Order: sequence, then structure tokens, then C-alpha cells
Amino acid sequence: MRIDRIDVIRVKNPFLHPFETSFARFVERDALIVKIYSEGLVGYGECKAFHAPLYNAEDNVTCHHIIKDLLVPILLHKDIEGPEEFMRKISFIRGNRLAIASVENALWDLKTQREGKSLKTLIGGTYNEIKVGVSLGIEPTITALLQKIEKYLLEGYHRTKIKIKPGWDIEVLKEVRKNFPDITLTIDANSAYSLDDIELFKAMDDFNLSYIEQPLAENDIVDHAVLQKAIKTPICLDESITSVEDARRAIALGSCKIINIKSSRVGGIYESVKIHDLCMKHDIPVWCGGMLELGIGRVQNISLASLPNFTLAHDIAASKRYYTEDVTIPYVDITKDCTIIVPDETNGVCYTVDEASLDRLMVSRDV
Ligand code: OSB
Ligand code: MG
Repeated sequence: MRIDRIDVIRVKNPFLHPFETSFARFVERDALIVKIYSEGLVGYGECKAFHAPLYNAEDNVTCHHIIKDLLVPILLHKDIEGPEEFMRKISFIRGNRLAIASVENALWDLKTQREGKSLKTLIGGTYNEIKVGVSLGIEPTITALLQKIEKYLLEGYHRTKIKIKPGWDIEVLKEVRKNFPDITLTIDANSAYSLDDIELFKAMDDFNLSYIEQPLAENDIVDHAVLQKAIKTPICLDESITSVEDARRAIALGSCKIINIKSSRVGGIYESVKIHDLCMKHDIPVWCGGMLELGIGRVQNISLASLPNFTLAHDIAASKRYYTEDVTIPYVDITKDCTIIVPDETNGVCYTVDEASLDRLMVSRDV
């Protein structure tokens, strides 16, 4: 396909409620949207970086640079077969996977339109609907957190994930378990701890957590292997897995028993499928992580999560869990069983991008 034009649009969308993790407190989604025009079609990709390099080493400014100065020149006014060829062409770039993924995702969007097939069909997805969980940020008080848990349990979310940080961990878990002894519960530390905290994680074995997500440093699968051997609760890696090679090494070392796949973190859907396949071969269950995305990224996550080894509940919530306004028609929503229907060519479910909404949320655009 011939690439005619590429726009990078910056949008800001306020969160309904601030979302706090161990590394930042978010009040709005500040995001870049990549819009690729090709032979009368338009493909969209959402860049999942944040305002600063807090989750990983990238942020919106570094992504903008990589997209504009490296990726756009590879594509603009050229012919490209699709995402696979794009990944071969950019393989000289080290890291910067959030930036790469945003363009890769837009190329998948074009590919689905050109071939008249859903993303689910193109990647070999098998589920018609997927089960979703909720990720709950750090709250000002434990009481406020307990109220949030209750609210989302009533909406039917299949798993409750609680963000933790030093000082907001074991006491919080005690209260949560006291009030909700039987719920499917997980925690996510976003790399806030070290092996000095090993006793704390041993004590967490008492809380019947389905897994502990990314307790230790982003770039350290060695210490995670030590920790995994010392505790019964499975470790799920998020930040540490940026490629299929990372996944292979982590599995070989025994650094985790579960992996959360985010197509953004690993450079796109193409790499995500490879990680999915590798994990399946090694009996490592996976689930789809979230980056507080707008509808464009959210919808692609739904399709990715239709692959057969995505067996645990995903961080894909209804749009209205985060936003009053979103950029897709319709907004992503949950069914009465708290599942999300995967768009495909047979069930009539499909999403389009709401240009008027994109315009309202836009703060700048360059071509
Ligand atoms: O680690 O999974 C994470 C949000 C921002 C950055 C990192 C993470 C998260 C979440 C929210 O947990 C998941 C979601 O989008 O609902
Ligand atoms: Mg995480």
C-alpha cells in the first residue's frame, strides 16, 4: 500500500477520577494519535506513552521525535506491504517500542480495511467475547478504595487489581481481604520494590492473590527469578517484557508464571502475537494489559485478547470507567456478564473513529 500522508495528533482527555499508581497520579490522558492515509483509506494508531518517562523510558516527546524523525520518513510516499514489512524496516531502532507500536497499530488498521477482515481474523483470534477485570488506583483512604471495589464488583468485573506502593500495601490488603474474602484479587507494584522487601512478599502469600504484577525493577528479570522462587504467589511480568526475546529469557530463568501483554510495550501487535505463541508453548497464561487508553487503543486490545492463550481477565474496561468522552463510535462497553464482544466480520460488531470527538480533544496536530 502507498502511504500518502501521516498526521500526528495530540489529544488531552480528562479522567473522570484521577488514577494514581506507584509512579504518577494521572488527571488526564495526554496522548498522541497517529493517522496514516493510504489510497483513500485512513488507519489510526494510539501511542500509549505518558507525559514523562515514568512507566518506562519513553514519553510523549521522545515518541513524537521517533515517529516524526525516524518512522514517518520510512513510510511517507513509499509502498509498504503491511505491519510485518514495517517491523523489518525499523528493526535497526533500539528500544522506543511505544513509538513503534503506534505506527504499527495504524498499519494493522489499514490492513484490516484493505482486506475487509477483522483484526481478530487476521491474527487468528478464537474468542467471540473476552472477560475483563478492573485496575484500581491508589486512593486517599482505604475506605475510598473499599467503596471503589464494591462499585466495580457490582458492575460485574471478573477480577480486581489494586495498585500498591511502599506504605500502601500489606495493611490495605488486610482490609480488602477482610471485606472481600473471596474475590479474584491481584496487585500491581509498577516496579516500586526491591529484593530488600522479600519478607513483605512472603507475607503476601497469605492473601490468596492470583498474581503479583511487576513487583521489582523494570529491567531486572534476575531478581524476579529469586523472588519467584521464594514465594508461592505467581509473579506476572509487565514492564520487564518488551519483546519475545525478553519473554523467552524470563521463562527460562523462572522469573514469572504469567505475562501481561501490552502491544504498546512490545512494539506492536506482530510482536504480541509472537509472545502469545511462545507463552502458550510454555504453559504461561497471558492477559492483555492496559495503558488507560482511548477507544482507538482499547478496541485493538480487545482483538488482541481474542487469541487462545489470553485466558486471564484483561485490563480492558468500558470507556466510561475512565472517560465521559471517547473517540470511537460506539464507545467500548461491557455486556451484562462483564465481557466485551470481539469485533469480527460475522457478528456485526465494529467500531469507527469519531473525527468530531478527536477534533474536540485535539490540542495540536502536525503533518
Ligand atoms: O501497569 O498496568 C499497568 C495504567 C497506567 C500505566 C500502567 C498500568 C496501568 C494500569 C491501568 O494498571 C490499566 C487500564 O488501562 O485499565
Ligand atoms: Mg502493570
